[in-house]
Amino acid sequence: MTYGSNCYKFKSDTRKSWTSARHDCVADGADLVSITSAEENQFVTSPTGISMWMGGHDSITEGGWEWTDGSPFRFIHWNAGNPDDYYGEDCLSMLINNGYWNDDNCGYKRGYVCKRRGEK
Ligand SMILES: [Ca+2]
Ligand SMILES: [Ca+2]
Repeated sequence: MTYGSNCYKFKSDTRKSWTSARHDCVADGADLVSITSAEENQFVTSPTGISMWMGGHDSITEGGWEWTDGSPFRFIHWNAGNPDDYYGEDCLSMLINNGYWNDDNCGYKRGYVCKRRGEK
């Protein structure tokens, strides 16, 4: 699916840990999805119906969230009470249905969204 100048792949049939999800995206010439606007967040929310991994993480510096693809971590859409670093949660997932974000346990196996940036 394309949105703007980027190409998105929704992997809702496979379940992977955050790290192997990222490997899979990178092997495909992409990266885990980064979200930089409310519109893009809405686009990524709609078709999935399950919690999906995205490219955000704070595994380098606790509380220092960044996107794996290097996009500025400016737009945020945290669910109420998050990020809470519950038992050391460092990876970003999008919650079922409402599209809000949760810092999540990187080892959980979830579906995920890859994003390949279009040529500008
Ligand atoms: Ca954390
Ligand atoms: Ca959390």
